[in-house]
Amino acid sequence: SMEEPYLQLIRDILDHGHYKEDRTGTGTKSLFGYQMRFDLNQGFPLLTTKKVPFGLIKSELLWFLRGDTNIQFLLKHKNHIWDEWAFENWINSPEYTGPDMNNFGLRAQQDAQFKKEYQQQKKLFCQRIIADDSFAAKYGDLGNVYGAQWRRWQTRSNETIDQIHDVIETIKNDPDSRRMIVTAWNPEDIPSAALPPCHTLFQFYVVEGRLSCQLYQRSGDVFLGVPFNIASYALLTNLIARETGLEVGEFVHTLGDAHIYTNHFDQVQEQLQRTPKDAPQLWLNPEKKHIGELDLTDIKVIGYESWPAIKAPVAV
Ligand code: DHF
Ligand code: TMP
Repeated sequence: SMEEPYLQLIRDILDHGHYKEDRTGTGTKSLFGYQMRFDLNQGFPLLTTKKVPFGLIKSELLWFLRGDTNIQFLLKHKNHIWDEWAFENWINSPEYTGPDMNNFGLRAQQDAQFKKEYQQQKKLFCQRIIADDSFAAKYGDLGNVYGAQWRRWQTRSNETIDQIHDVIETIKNDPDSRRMIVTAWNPEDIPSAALPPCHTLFQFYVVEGRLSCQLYQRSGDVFLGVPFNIASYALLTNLIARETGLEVGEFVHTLGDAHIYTNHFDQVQEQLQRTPKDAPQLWLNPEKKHIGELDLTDIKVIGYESWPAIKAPVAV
């Protein structure tokens, strides 16, 4: 099946991974250096062994492509996958006067009473981000994350570089180029980013009229983040292929530290018991050829049948 490389990654980490402490205090089992390949002509690589919310993947990718770094756009589309990292800025600011939210990620996993309080505070925060633009400008911004680096990389001479525009032009005009790279990793900005980019750098490759993409992901949360990352880059490759008049080739996913958090072990065991179903197909509105015109309703997966979702806590 199309997701076999992903299921094999889980098995390889469980069988050969090393126990390793990590920044979040959760603990992981991890492997270093791993590669998966997905032939995008075989279908769209949205996992079927658990339900993956494609709507959230779409709105996150459109958010990156807008050059947006403020979670207000995501919240307006009911996408909460980046809440924790903006909330962290808010609770550490002098303006925040609510209950102590220090180390909320770990505490919410260990203390049910605190978890309720935290969820209440985060809800208030999200409501305020949506309703109050000046509050959002101050506390909804994640810093120079993906959108900023992709669309308006800041140069020493105070100009900006639109890496997405440039790479599209190169694919069109010089498809044999070996320099078709977009990087989100900007060393100068790492200290001020809410989370240094996990999907760090990607490269395009054209042969026989087909566009392939390889991602280097420095750190992969194999149960929660990686299924999103696979679908997101598969979608991006399809969008750029259409924009440049090419067919799609492969998505090659290279991981640095590929890890399963210790509190996701039961979930991955459950997932491995399930037999994959046929991969869905991607549908893009044929009337809109340009990435900038695309709306959430112009992108769909067709024939997506999956096993039920599997809940898991996210390490903050
Ligand atoms: N931190 C960690 N530790 N792991 C991540 O995967 C991660 N991903 C980030 C930011 N920080 C991270 C951005 N992407 C979820 C998926 C992707 C994502 C963040 C969160 C997530 O929680 N997915 C749930 C469903 C969420 C929902 O339905 O709202 C899932 O079950 O896939
Ligand atoms: P780190 O910065 O200490 O590596 O922590 C980031 C965590 O988030 C790590 O578990 C990887 C995970 N992650 C993904 O897997 N995919 C993503 O797209 C993002 C943003 C994070």
